[in-house]
Amino acid sequence: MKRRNFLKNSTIGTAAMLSTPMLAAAAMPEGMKSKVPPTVKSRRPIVICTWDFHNASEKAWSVLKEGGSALDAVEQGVMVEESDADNQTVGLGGRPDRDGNVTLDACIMDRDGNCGAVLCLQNIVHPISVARKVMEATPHVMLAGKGAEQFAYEMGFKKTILLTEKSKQEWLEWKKTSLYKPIINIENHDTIGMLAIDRNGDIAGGCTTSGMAYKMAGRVGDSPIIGAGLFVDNEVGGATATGVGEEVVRTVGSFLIVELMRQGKSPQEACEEGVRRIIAKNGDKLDFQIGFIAINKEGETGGYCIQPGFTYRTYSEEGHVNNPSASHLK
Ligand code: SD4
Repeated sequence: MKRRNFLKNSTIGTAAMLSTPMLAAAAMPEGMKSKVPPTVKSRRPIVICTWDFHNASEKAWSVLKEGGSALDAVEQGVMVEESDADNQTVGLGGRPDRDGNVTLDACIMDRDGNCGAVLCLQNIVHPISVARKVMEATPHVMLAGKGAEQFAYEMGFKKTILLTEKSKQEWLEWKKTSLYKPIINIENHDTIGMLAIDRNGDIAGGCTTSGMAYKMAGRVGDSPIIGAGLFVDNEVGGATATGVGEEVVRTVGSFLIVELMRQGKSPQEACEEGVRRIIAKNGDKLDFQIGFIAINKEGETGGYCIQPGFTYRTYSEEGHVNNPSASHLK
């Protein structure tokens, strides 16, 4: 661990010294800064997350309201879903891969562009917290599989069997035909991506999932991939995704959306363009769901998806709202 800390400190030391928001903003060339008009009424603190996760967004909001950081808010918010055994697409109770193993993916990103991720992690209820440890206690960004699990135990996380009786019985039923057929808005419907802005105006994001049900062993989607399932730039905003991860990875969706906001698009326009890029690569074959949500520095939000049925939650001083997302197909 000593070596890890040394590596971490020595590699990011100079960057960290330059990474306070003011210094970073001053160092940033004009063309890289957000072009959000200063007239937009600021709506922060605020939290936004995929789907109707009212308990998770409520938890994140309580952290923000007490003056907590956006990073703590997103971690503690998504943890609510990770430990909910009834949510079969995140953490404990997640649907397994086709061999019956529950494998989890998660990533987290802070206001300074630091990030951490775990891929294909087994036996740990809170992959988001392991991802945060990867970010804060190692010189790395991603840890996968057995290495990630070993690291989690070293960090004090405890081993937990994640396959619940309900998910096990469904998997055994699936095995009778072994047909891999994701069902739009049902099978894939619970990955949580969350973005928050705290009282200081700083942005952070987190994303956590058990991935596609009955996936091939070792399959990893977009959710733990920085730039695909999640991206945050404290100068501009953040974006996160849900749905068929392969399609999001192919267009580096979340990074694209943040860059579009940097160029002046609203979060809504940027999400729509993100979805259009995916559509352009797929022609008429749109038998899958993708939903993007985004937030800009002022707390403006947006969401867009391919199929009807996607919603996202926002929680700010204006209230706690489940927003139906506009969709490409009607
Ligand atoms: C994945 N994007 O592993 C995830 C699945 C998902 O809601 O979002 N489900 O591809």
